[in-house]
Amino acid sequence: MKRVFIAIVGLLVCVSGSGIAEINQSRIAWWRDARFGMFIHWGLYAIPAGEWKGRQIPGIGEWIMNRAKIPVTEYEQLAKDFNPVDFDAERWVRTAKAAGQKYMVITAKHHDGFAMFHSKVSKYNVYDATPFHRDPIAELAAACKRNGMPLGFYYSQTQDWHERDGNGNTWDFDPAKANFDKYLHEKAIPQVRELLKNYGPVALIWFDTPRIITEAESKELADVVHELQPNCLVDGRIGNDKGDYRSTGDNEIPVKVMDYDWETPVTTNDTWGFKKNDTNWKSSQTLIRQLVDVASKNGNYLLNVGPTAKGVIPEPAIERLQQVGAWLKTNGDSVYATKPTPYPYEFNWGSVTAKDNRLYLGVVEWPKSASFELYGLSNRVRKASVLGQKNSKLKFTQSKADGHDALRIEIPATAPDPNVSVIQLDLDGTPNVSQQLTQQPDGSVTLNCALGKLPSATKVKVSNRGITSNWFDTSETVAWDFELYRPGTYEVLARTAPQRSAGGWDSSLWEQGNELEVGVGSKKAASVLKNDGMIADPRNPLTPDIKSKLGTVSLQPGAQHLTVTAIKIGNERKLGVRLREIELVPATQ
Ligand code: FHN
Repeated sequence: MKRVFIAIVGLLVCVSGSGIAEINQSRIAWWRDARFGMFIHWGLYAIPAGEWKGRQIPGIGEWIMNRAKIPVTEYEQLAKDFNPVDFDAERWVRTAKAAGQKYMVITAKHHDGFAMFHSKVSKYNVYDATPFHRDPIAELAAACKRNGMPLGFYYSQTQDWHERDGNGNTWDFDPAKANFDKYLHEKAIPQVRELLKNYGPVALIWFDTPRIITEAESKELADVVHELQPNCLVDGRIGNDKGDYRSTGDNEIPVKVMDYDWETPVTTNDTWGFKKNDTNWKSSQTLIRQLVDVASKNGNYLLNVGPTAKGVIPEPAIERLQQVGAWLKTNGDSVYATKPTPYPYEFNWGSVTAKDNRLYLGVVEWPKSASFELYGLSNRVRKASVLGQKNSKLKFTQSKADGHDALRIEIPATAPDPNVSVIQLDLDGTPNVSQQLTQQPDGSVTLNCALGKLPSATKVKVSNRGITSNWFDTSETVAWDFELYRPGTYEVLARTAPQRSAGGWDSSLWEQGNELEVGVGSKKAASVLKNDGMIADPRNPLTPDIKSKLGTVSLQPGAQHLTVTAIKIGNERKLGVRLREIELVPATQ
């Protein structure tokens, strides 16, 4: 029973990002500056590549054993066919280097229990059980050493579908009879010791899906790592707040700056381990925009590749990595060793990073007008330029209208870079920015739930992505204070989140019947939510919302207080209100 409870807590921890052990500043300094790493999911699952006995198995490739409920005795046979003759560690490291990635993390053992290194603890490993008879982890460690590339190991500490005492294989073994302590002490910890003793300096161990692991066990594991290699980092998915940094959910980018060290693992297509039919590759533009956005929120971007059974990183992934690398070559200063945005909110035009006396404006929506405007910066700007363009000097003016700082920069008519154009601002000191939520130069006001105030007794939760959940009561509210500069009539829009289906974010998986009311002072707008169109975030287009028009309000300039309530809550999908943002947009007359 205790293990079941821990499993639920473990899952939540994994999804929302776990807590953190006391931060060891010197251990983590390099990682903070790195911002961008390569994740590699490689194992026996690359052979079936998503297909088992002629059947396409839905879901992520490395989960095929679980999803198709393949018995251990059958899955084991794959080892006999594992012969990745085209594996070239040097080439992988050079690919990562050229992409601008500053560390690599490879699956030393995933949930299928197969060790991709020469383990003395279990014969179920790549050296002893395959015709390949080589140790790819040793070869990769040597190549990383030659190229000055920090290397980390993924190790599935809780799930092990090969072992009756590991967690997760319910089709071969009876979970009630599993002795997790035995598995942990006779396989997981001994193998982690091997990884730390036999492959030189290990940059980090990337544990995953903590599930049933207890606090004492997570601590024991972290202690083993630090005792053998004091400089080795441990990720947050070790469980129970014992990591050196936190991990978000997979492919999840938070809505605001996190005041702790965090990393998001991201797929290049929809799978981690190679799947021959997964061609849903993210564009290099999306990858670049996500990377910049993650850096702007104080995070690291760990981008995955899933090599084939022959040991080759798929070509579409290579192409995208090259394009990200080319962008970073020019714009890397705005990513590496940066501080997060000093602004408390996101901009609909892009993302901001900072370094010393500089601000980098990563513009993804290049203005159609001849100027770019920014509010709330109280430093004197010494110079504005396009990053990477030698001698580029942009003209600008700074003013203080209606008590707020406004910077107007004259810009070229077309975006210097179709992915992200970076405007560099050299300031008279470290960035000093108003923390007030305000109207933006285009007249819009964006109010994300992660920046709103909820009553102290609320049952509503707000996710990292700024989406409400558990909102089933009409007495619940979210409220914001903001500054408005221009009088006028504003259209009130609600952005709510649908659910994800296997094919992506699906507007049919959405709660019908919710009626929201927005009050700004004495002005009100209310409507049953209609689907007025899907709307994507230009920084991260993969998580679109549904936009609903609630009506209009006429407002005068000054301090505003806006409250949103649900007058009626639909019950069709039992989702409650999944609100991300309220937006005010100047109404067109
Ligand atoms: O179950 C794993 C999955 O296979 C993959 O390794 C990802 C990477 O973050 N982690 C787990 C799911 O969150």
